[in-house]
Amino acid sequence: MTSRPVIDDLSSFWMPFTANRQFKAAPRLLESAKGMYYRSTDGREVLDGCAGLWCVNAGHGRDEIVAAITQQLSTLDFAPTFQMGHPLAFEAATKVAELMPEGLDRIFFTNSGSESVDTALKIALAYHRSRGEGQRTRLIGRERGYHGVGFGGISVGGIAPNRKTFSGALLPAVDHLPHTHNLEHNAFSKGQPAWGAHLAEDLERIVTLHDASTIAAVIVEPVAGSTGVLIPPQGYLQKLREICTKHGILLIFDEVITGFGRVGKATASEYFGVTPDLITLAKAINNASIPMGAVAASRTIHDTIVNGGAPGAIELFHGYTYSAHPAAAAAAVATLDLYRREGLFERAATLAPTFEAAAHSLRSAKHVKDVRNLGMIAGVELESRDGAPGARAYEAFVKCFEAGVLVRFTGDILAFSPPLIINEEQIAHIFKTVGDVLATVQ
Ligand code: PXG
Ligand code: PLP
Repeated sequence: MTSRPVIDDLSSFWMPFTANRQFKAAPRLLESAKGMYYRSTDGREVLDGCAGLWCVNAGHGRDEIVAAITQQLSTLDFAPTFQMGHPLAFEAATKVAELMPEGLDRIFFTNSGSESVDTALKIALAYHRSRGEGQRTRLIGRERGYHGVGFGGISVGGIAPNRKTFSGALLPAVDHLPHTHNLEHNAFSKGQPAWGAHLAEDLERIVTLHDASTIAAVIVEPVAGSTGVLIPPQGYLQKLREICTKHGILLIFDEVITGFGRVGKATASEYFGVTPDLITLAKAINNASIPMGAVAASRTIHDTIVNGGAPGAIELFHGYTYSAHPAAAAAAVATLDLYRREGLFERAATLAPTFEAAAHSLRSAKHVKDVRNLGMIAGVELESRDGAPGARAYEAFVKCFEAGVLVRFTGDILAFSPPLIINEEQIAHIFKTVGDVLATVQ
């Protein structure tokens, strides 16, 4: 296939989370997308094994969403939501609320997962302050947690490279629970691993150390995605919920990846039957068509803050210029309607066993030391090359792309999270390609 130059200067765009020099020396550029496929600028069809970045749950270029955005932009391009409003903001909030667990039906809009995390942490502090417990300011995250890149998110997050450069400027009162990843006990688990629920009890140790009266909230991803697909052990999330409730600590589930069907239900909270106090959302909220995120807050939290303010006073000093941007809101309404009409969350649940079997077919592939999965998420962990962690997965990623399959990698873990419109042949094709590629990887 002949590649044609499409752009000759790649120098100005400082790329996010990218090895810029390496990429610009051998760029991979996408030009268009439809359904399950990207097309690259050199004319390659690439099957999307990760829904962009875990976000295009309804597949690419969906006409209904495109039409809603186009129509909205020509009708009302922008409207403030500070002391003003527009109807679609309220409609979008209602539709998001309908998908949340019972009682979490107050929706604050942001523009990304990172902003959702910072918003949720601030709401947690505001809630305690409104209740007269303003001394509850300590936040608890988890090792290997990813909560975006704001200062709040990297403070509660548990990924060393994301923290070390900024380590002198992180939030002051943060502790971390241990992560739950343990291949000695849990390698090749299908769904939730049996071992590890007791790790939630570490929260009691932190409570003993600081006293519950100083702790505002615990934030975890119910299924950790970007840190390499870490599935919660059976009973772990339930235990966290119990301990938080016992001590009056808010529980925040970061569902930026798990929200909107990824695990076969609207939320992972619903899937696991554990209801947090706050849920952070983004990505698939509008099929990633326009930047948008949200925080779903319990009515108790919302009412405590909102009814606690003096009449006529702004209750929460927080918000973004683009909170509930008309185009993003229109896209959310169209997307959530589409998910329902096509039964995509149910489709994910139905496909999950096929996806699980296909992922675990890599068990004996070269370099593979673990396969794990839940819903439409799978992780394949590779033995690291001596002295070069991440190099093997990077090589696999590049070769998969060249073979027409887009996967994600983090460290030496390959992650899979395709659009929920994927079919069984495409699932088989992804894992067959990965197996073939691994056989050729050094
Ligand atoms: N929380 C969670 C749980 C996330 O997964 C964020 C917050 C931040 O969202 P924004 O919209 O600010 O990026 C995320 C984002 C990957 C990958 O391939 C994952 C994310 C972003 C980019 C790449 O693992 N997750
Ligand atoms: N910086 C400046 C100078 C601003 O005026 C604003 C918003 O008015 C912001 C940052 C925040 O921007 P956003 O509301 O898009 O988060």
